[in-house]
This record gives sequence, structure tokens and C-alpha cells, in this order.
Amino acid sequence: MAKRGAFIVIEGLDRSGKTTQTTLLHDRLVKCGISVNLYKFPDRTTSTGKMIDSYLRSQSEVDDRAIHLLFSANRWEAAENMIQELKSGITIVCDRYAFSGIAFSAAKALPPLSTPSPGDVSTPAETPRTLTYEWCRAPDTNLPSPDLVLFLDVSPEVQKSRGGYGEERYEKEDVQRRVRSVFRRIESEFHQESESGAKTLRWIHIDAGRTLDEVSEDIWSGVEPLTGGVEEALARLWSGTP
Ligand code: Z5A
Ligand code: MG
Repeated sequence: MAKRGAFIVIEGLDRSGKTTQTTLLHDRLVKCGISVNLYKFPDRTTSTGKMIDSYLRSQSEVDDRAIHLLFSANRWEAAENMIQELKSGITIVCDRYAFSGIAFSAAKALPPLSTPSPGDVSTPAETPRTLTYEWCRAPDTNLPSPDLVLFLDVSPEVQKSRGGYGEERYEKEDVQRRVRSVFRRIESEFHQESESGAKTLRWIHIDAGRTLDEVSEDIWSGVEPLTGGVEEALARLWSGTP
């Protein structure tokens, strides 16, 4: 039977180099003669994406639950195309996915890890308790599951030193620390599942505070085994999760 394309997601903290590395990876795969398409979430070009873009630039206010569902809808509207491409043998490299969705929304309901700075819009006092981890995960259940997640980790100091940081809504140190703690939970749950023998996606944690080339090489070590395609059927996210 013909193999399907691999589904590879690059996730991570803000300014960790996701967009830079997805582009470098895409170009490297093309050079190897692999048929590959690039996706990025949020896709700000669609009608849901335009609402998300306006919210992220603080040009509009949207209820925390409604914006969470819009981010998820932005993925669902691309899902069928992604599935068809993967089945036809095209590899997909994706810049952020459902894990960012959970991390940024569930972080809003966590207590601040430091004294909130003036203008911090997402302190729990203003945030509905309904934004639990489980609630945030639910709308993305059954989306196509990546085969591999490459998680780029950077310290708050490195984030601040990188271009353009601080322009959008969530780019504040306390928000980023809470986001990091939710990402840790997601990562540890996938590790626990794979240790218990469950078939799950592979999650690789990468120190993205190093040079572009060092990070690219770590990414390539994870991706290279998938360049020949994937035999297993495409799995769905959290479909077996209680
Ligand atoms: N969000 C959400 O709430 N819910 C969801 O479901 C999803 C997203 C999918 C916008 O995302 C926001 O949406 C984001 C999460 C939330 N919130 N925040 N904050 P976005 O993906 O559109 O965000 P972005 O504008 O692309 O920024 P980014 O992703 O944070 O940046 P990045 O892609 O990780 O980094 P980069 O653009 O590749 O690099 C940043 C700079 O660092 C640039 O000048 C590079 O040249 C430099 N760079 C990169 N790597 C290196 C190394 N290794 N060394 C030195 N310099 C480097
Ligand atoms: Mg980016």
C-alpha cells in the first residue's frame, strides 16, 4: 500500500523561531525532492482568521470562550484539505496547531505567577473559570493528529531579545510563563501515554535558545525518519482521551 505523507508540527513559545524553522524545514524537504505543503495557524487570511487577527492586535474584544472556539474553527476549516493532502502522499509542515490553542486559553484561568503588570488582560479575576484544560482541549478532539511535534523552548530573556516581541495581546512575561506551564502539562501527558505503551504522537523538546543551525539540525534529526512517508493510518487528536 502507498504510504501517506507525514504530518509535522512545530510548536513552541513566542519568538522561539517557529516561523523561521518551519520555512527552513519546508525548503530542506523540497530540496530532498519531497512533496510538502506549509500550514500556519492561526491562518489570518480566512474570515475566522480575520476576526482572530483583529483580536490579537487588540483592535477588537471577544469573549475568552468565543475566541478559543474561533481558533479551533480556524483549524477545522483546513482539516479536510490537510487529510486529503496527507492521504495523497504530501507531507505537511505546520506552524502552531491545537497545542497553542489549549496553552494560550487554559493559561488565562491559571493564577498569575508574578504580580500582574498594568494592562495584563488575562488575570483570573477577569476570566471565566470555565476555561479549564479539559474544556479548552475539547473542540480540537478528532482533528488530524500530527505524527511528530517539535516543541521549541526559549527562556523569557531570549524571547524579549528577539525581534517584534511585545506588539500583540499575549506577548507579556506573565502570560508567557503561564502558557509555558500548560505546554509542559500537554507534553508530560503525551510522554506518560507513550510510556504506558499507548500509540501516540512523538513530542520532541528542543532548546531553541541556540543558533538557527543548531536548532535546525535537531529538527532535522526528528524529521528525517519520516521523509519516506508513513505507513500507519492518520490518527485523531485525543480521540481515546476520557
Ligand atoms: N494562538 C492562540 O491563542 N490560540 C491558537 O489556537 C493559536 C495561536 C494557533 C499569534 O500566533 C498568537 O496566537 C500567539 C498564540 C496565539 N500569541 N502570542 N503571543 P502567531 O503564530 O501568528 O505569532 P507570530 O507573530 O508568528 O510570532 P511567534 O510565533 O511568537 O514567533 P516565532 O514564529 O516563534 O518566531 P520567528 O518569527 O521565527 O522569529 C522571531 C525573531 O527571532 C525573528 O527576528 C527571527 O529572525 C529571530 N530568531 C529566530 N530563531 C532565532 C535563533 N535561533 N537565534 C536568534 N534569532 C532567532
Ligand atoms: Mg511565528
